[in-house]
Amino acid sequence: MQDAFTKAIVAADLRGSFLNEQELNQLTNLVKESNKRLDAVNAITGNAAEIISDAAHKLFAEQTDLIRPGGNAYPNRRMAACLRDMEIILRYVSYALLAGDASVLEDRCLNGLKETYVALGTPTRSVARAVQLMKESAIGYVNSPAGVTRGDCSALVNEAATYFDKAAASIA
Ligand code: PEB
Repeated sequence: MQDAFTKAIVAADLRGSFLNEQELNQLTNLVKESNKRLDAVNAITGNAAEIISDAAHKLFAEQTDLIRPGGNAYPNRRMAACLRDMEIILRYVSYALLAGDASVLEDRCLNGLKETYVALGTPTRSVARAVQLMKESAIGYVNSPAGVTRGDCSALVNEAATYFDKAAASIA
């Protein structure tokens, strides 16, 4: 697992050189913008239950077969596993956003996840859709000006979107 700092250090060490100007500028910017990053992580963390239930409602409204007898989210035991999986994925996305690096999400959550779903008979595209729906909901909370200093958070929203997209693409 890496974060934006360790990633830059590992890359510089592989070259046997000091951090270059571009790397230092990127990290300086990361520090300057870190309050925004924490606000964004906080927006996801503090609204995780809403993000999950909002996305789950939409998924099951779109794909009603999932919650009918024979569907992969039926009966309640499977529904609970589904909501738990969504929570796990959202949690790792929030870690990646905090670290400014996707490796924690890739190594500890996505690695082998698609194969797990195939083995379980869980429809992978439906999980990917759930992740996309969580993305939409989470971005709404990150963009919300309530309770935070107003500013341009478009770069962080875009970055958060890449983590959701990575998760969805690796499962689909
Ligand atoms: C991944 N999910 C399930 C299992 C595992 C994971 C390992 C099998 C064991 C169990 O049931 O607990 N675990 C999960 C994860 C990590 C991990 C993400 C990452 C570190 O360790 N069913 C649907 C929806 C979807 C879903 C499309 C969006 O119809 C999920 C939610 N996952 C789902 C379901 C099961 C499951 C298990 C229903 C239970 C499947 C079954 O028992 O038949």
